[in-house]
Amino acid sequence: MTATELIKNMDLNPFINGEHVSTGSNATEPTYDPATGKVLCEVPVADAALVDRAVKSAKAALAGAWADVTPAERSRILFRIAAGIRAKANDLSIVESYDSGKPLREAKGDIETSARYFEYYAGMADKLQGDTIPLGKNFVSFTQHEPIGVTAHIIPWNFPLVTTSRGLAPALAAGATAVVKPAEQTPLTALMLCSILKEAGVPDGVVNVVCGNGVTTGVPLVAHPDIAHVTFTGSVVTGINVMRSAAEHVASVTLELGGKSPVVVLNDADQDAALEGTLKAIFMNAGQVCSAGSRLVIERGCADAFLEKLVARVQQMTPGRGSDDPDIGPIVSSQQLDKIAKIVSTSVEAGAELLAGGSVLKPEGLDGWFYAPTLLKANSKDTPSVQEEIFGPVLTIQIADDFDHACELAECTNFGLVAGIYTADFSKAMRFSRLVSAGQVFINQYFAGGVETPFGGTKNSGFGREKGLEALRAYYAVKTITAKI
Ligand code: TXE
Repeated sequence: MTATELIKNMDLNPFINGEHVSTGSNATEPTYDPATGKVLCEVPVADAALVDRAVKSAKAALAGAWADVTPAERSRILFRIAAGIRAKANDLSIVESYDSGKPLREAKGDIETSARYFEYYAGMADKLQGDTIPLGKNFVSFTQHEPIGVTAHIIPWNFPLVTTSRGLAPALAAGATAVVKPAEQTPLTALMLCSILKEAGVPDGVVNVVCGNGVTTGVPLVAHPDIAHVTFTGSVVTGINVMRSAAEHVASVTLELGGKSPVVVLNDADQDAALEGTLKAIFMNAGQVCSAGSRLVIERGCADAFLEKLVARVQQMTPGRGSDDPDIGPIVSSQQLDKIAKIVSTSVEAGAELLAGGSVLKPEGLDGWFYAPTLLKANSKDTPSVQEEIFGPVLTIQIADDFDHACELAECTNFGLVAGIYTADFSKAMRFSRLVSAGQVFINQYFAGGVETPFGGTKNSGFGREKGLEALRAYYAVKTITAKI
């Protein structure tokens, strides 16, 4: 089926207590095809009353149907969700590519990663066990892991199903229940997931999906007093608001807030591997990636030869519609396109040198939101493109005099999500890893790791960890039970 046929056959209403329910109003939010700028469909908006219904259904399921499912059966359900996602991988990939604009090969990778999250955490559902604590012969003391409660998942638009699965899978493994609010720009695959969950045997009310923008739907969800934990991925400004609102009712939060991650290339590095890594780090999903390597910090001795090759490769990249698998797809929205163009122009005004790109594009036959792959050479740490997250296909280049200077430049922003380094010198790689403020360090490969490797930030990139066993901690509470005998 084509994307249009698939979307026509979807129920776009909120998914509450195991079924799609009418919103009872005409309020809708359009979702666009970013390649053409045309509306794909109108999605009914869930208001505060519907959000309340969704949270109440998740709360009832927490103590009811979900609590009745043994951990071993939870595990089997999660495995079935993974299988269900794989069975619908083609449909999900096509819709993800149309809704977000990302190249089809990347959308296919996203869908497989989504299945992997459920598979990975399925194996943990029956292994969340506590400890016994020695207090002497007159006491018995032990801990047990209890589901944290109803969890809210606020999803961004850059990895719609991946981010949904990244939070949902550990939450369900831990026995928590969930209300998911997809990004208004890309709600479709989360809605497609609902029937997969149902077919896999997830009891009604365990997962609810409410669509709408931050104000209509996100605000009442985060503020709801029955929400015990909020998993948020998005901008720093919204993350702060989410944390403030969650604090009002003492809910915990995981904040994944993006970055300005450096890719350091030293003179002794395998230059070909570093070039491929640098290109992938910034141009995957047109740079709309929280962990994008958006700054190249390159040692002076190898800079000229490296930049010559980099410019040549970037100039060869062709933009196009995601479903045609181009080198680079469109930007998700006109607002995001404007943001990219603005930061590039203010950076050039501030003295940055444009080595490639730097303009809005209109590929033949496509009226959507495209930005040229762009290389900016910055001479000052204060250049806007050095400090601000652009979230687009723009790589800012900083030249380092030597290794120590490279470390200093890598550290020059308020973000701390990822740092990459290419070097043949293991000691330098280790020194860099210890020095740099980052939740993860990639050595000689960018985006190294998978669903198994903990992921999160320091500084303005947020806190808490997604992925890996670490992510589970957000979704259970430790209860200590002690008896005098
Ligand atoms: O983010 P928002 P936007 C960065 C990136 C991008 C910028 C703005 O730099 O250019 O953020 O993007 C929901 N209460 N990232 O405006 O506002 C919103 O509906 C509750 C980095 O899209 O943070 C959406 O579902 N929810 C990033 C989600 O929050 C609220 C991924 C993200 O929206 C809300 C995306 C509120 N008050 C953007 N306001 C990453 N870390 O990967 C909005 N939302």
